[in-house]
Amino acid sequence: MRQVLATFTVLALALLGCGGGPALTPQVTPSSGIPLGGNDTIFCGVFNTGTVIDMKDLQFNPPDASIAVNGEVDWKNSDNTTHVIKFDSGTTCGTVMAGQTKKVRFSAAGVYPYHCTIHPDMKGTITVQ
Ligand SMILES: [Cu+2]
Repeated sequence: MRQVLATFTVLALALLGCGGGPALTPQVTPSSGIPLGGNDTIFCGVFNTGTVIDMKDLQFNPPDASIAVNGEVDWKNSDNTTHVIKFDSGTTCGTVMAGQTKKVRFSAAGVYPYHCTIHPDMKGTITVQ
């Protein structure tokens, strides 16, 4: 697990290091996805278009969404401030800068409540079935 976190940190720093210019979209193939969490069921930074959840006016819209196993969610930040996608289980997909979209794939059924660590009132749940 420590190695996984270290790998994620390096990749996250690499992605953040590309700042400036238009919206940065992480492009990571599923085979090199970042397995996080106790059951390795959440992959941050996977490509392809999934269910869009808009982050606007300090809210997740829609706050609750259901997707299929191996489905993806694209968290789009339409605010002018940074948001964080962190699952209540402890797994984090890190920051989503203003104008960016973070793509996340869920490989196992379950209920995944999440929140923004910067704005405590921002909460949502992804149901994978
Ligand atoms: Cu936020």
